[in-house]
Amino acid sequence: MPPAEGAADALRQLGWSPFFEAQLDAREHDETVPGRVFAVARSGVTVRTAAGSVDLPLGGRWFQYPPEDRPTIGDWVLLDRAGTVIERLLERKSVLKRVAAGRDWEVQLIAANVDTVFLVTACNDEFNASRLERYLALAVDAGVEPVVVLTKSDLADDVDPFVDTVRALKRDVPVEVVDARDPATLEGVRSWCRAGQTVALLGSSGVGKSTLVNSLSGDTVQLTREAREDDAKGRHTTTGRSLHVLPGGGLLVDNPGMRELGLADVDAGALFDDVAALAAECRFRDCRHEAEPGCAVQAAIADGRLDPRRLDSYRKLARDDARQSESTAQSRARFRAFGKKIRQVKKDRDERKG
Ligand SMILES: Nc1nc2c(ncn2[C@@H]2O[C@H](COP(=O)(O)OP(=O)(O)OP(=O)(O)O)[C@@H](O)[C@H]2O)c(=O)[nH]1
Ligand SMILES: [Mg+2]
Ligand SMILES: [Zn+2]
Repeated sequence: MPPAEGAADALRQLGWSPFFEAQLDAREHDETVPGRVFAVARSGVTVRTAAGSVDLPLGGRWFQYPPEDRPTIGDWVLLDRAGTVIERLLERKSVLKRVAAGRDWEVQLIAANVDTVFLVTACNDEFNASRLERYLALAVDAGVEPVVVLTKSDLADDVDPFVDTVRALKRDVPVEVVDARDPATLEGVRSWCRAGQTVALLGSSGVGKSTLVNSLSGDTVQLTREAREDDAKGRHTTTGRSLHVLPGGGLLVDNPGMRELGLADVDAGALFDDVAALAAECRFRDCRHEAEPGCAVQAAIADGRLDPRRLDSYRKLARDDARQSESTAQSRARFRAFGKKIRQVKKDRDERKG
């Protein structure tokens, strides 16, 4: 096999597809090396190319861009011919993100170019319909297919109520019921992990994300919490994001458990189509569905057609959305000011030179 063909094969194994290929111009096609971001550190990234893996620093120019425009795990980048500099970040097929509740609401990227997201939750006290609803919203909004993976089925007397609750949130969502420690229960899960497919695992700490990664890998590639520490609540075993290639093909992004899931720019209507359809019937266009006359949403709650919890969740999403839009505007203003400052510094320097 000519080496070029071998390289193309190796790239496909990493998730390369015509969507990315089509973004290269003739020069880039001849002179650059595509690679996928496998790990992200504070000042650099690990990039996997057809030839192998390299650690590259992220030059200062990347930090002039908003965090959303910097390489994140799963991204495809073009390296110079020598493979030492990142020339360009390719357009993403999809990106999972959230807003992190820090000092201000900053957008945090979870993973890029993901085909499927496993929303991992356990068949025990950890299971929470409202939280799962938010995870579903995150996936739907990113245009990534969600699959709900219910772990710890071995600890539940009856898994049906969990499955039914998931289906009530989103009728057609695939649900896989597993013991994450037991590879024999993972046939269904494996069907989403075919060669070249990228799957991200999301869910609270301790639900078994890393255990799943290990069982699917057939090897201990990730640390998992010791069984006897099972009560050590609030501790995260996985602390960083990482991308893993499975022996049978498929790529998995393991993530640390999330304590809180702030949603970035989510269109609440997409997931809450039941609420949205009712809201369209309200007498007033700006109905807040509180005590307005002719409110179709309150009417549906009153006669039991709508679970009031759905309205609460819908409201919570809409609130996050408003807060997020505000902070995006603030951060744009910040970056504009920064750009202006750079131009001023350059001008001063050029004037001194001239
Ligand atoms: N009985 C049972 N235990 C499980 C199952 N899945 C995971 N566990 C156990 O649950 C504990 C936590 O699993 P981890 O894989 O470390 O959880 P995690 O989701 O990666 O947690 P973080 O990395 O903190 O986000 C470990 O002791 C696992 O052995 C399961 O399906 N059944
Ligand atoms: Mg983990
Ligand atoms: Zn209303």
